[in-house]
Amino acid sequence: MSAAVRTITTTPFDDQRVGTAGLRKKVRVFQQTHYLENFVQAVFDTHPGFEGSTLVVGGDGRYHNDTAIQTILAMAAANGVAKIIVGKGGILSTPAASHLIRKYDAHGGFILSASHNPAGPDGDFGIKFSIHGGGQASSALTDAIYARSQEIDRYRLLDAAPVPLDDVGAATLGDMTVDVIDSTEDYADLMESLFDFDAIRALLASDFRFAFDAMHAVTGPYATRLFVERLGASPDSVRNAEPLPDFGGGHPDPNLVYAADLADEAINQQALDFAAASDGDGDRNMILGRGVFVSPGDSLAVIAANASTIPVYADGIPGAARSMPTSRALDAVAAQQGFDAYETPTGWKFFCNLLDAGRIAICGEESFGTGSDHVREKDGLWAVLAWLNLLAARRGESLAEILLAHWKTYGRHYYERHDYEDLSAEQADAVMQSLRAQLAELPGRTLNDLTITAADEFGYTDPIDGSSADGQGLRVIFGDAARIVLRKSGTGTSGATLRLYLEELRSDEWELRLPTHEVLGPLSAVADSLCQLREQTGRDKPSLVT
Ligand code: G16
Repeated sequence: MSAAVRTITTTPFDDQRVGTAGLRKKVRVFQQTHYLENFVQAVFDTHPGFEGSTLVVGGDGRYHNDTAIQTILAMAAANGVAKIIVGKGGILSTPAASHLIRKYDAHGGFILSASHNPAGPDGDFGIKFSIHGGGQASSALTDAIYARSQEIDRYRLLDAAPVPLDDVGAATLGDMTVDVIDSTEDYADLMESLFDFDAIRALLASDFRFAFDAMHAVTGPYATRLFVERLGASPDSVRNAEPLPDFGGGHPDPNLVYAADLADEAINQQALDFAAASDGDGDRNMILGRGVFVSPGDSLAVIAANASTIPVYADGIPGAARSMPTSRALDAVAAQQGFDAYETPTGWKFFCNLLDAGRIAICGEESFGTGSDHVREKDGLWAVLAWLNLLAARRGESLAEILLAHWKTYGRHYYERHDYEDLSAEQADAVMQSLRAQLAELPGRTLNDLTITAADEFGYTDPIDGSSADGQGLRVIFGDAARIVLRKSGTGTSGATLRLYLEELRSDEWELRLPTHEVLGPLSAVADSLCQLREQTGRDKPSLVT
């Protein structure tokens, strides 16, 4: 009996404009009748080419993942999609989904995730649409999807039973084929094609103490496949490996605050030579060595500086990119090594044209994201393997020694991000406005012995397609010496979050191993008074420092 396509009448929701990385809301918002359906139909109505196409669908396994996937399957079948590739159990990490879109030449994909945000009935949920090539939809496309969502009056759905997703195999839904696959194999094959697995295997077989924390999120099965099955690490080196719908009640944000136990073991107890963690959907990473934390900006710079140790970049890289708030450690490497460096707005999608055009091979962000041209998303496990590859190539040197050698060559960009969470939109705007209003008169002023050389609101023109993005954050630049950046987060699900980014370069050898907060304390005071943070927010300190 063939299933019937139903056309359901609906009315618009006014909050379906996507943020930095897809539409992120509380689970309960997504559970409203028609909410997810409206957004998905708006995508089908806006982006051409779904008829007869192949799509990839999966998510980070968080609460509501399975329900949302069944909705998308039924809608895809009703909208003429020919085939959907779904991760077993509905699970796909964000980078693995990007890889599948590329490998199977899919028209695009839906990735269900709210990244590192907590999950569960009171937690967060999200959806992002990726295009052919595996990158997130451009701002022009998401603007068009939003416009469509504001006039939507119906969506199409196939009336059919849920498709079983727990086992690998093929099923049909109306005229559509549903291929349930184990994406850990595809992903591990890709990683094996990029890195020197023999050298990493030898490193892990030595007395090298290694741990990876999957934080009960999506990377557990991928990490087990890679580190244990392909690289011979002991099974207990992959921790919290089982993806859970509530992430075990944790906050799968790999940083010193939310992965504090791992950090304590590596940094304070010095009980691990190398440790790493990844986030809810597997695109973020945190890197630790014995006694040291590698800041995301440094991680990007060190990987780029040593790119030729990665077999696929043995002949060097054409260029690398960072998002504007990310530390300028990368720029120092590019200047010395002679490759091109690009500065883009926050959001991985801004790297994609540069990657597609072959202008850059490596890119990264301060928000614990690093990646390369192998996919069009950041990739937590790629970054871990890049570091293992480097440690294997420079066997005998500890991670701390590699970092110190890097700082001696390029200087050290001390870096901190101060988040002010759950502000009202008015408070956040008032802080932005008070700094914005001073920008024109700041150049030339000397504060705390540092002279401001430029102050502006960052805007970007894409060098490949000429598209532009304005209002991407406020910058106060003290030459190469220091920088203060202020912007509003585009990923929150309640209230407004302000991010204050502080960076200061130190190059003398005695200054390379100071506590970060000690170096940045004076700059932090300058930033607080410039932005009038206390006055405008009533807060005397940030909610989170990373
Ligand atoms: C997303 C984006 C990143 C961005 C980060 C933080 O990451 O993909 O490009 O740096 O959000 O954005 P914001 O500062 O606007 O909150 P993820 O890992 O959350 O998908």
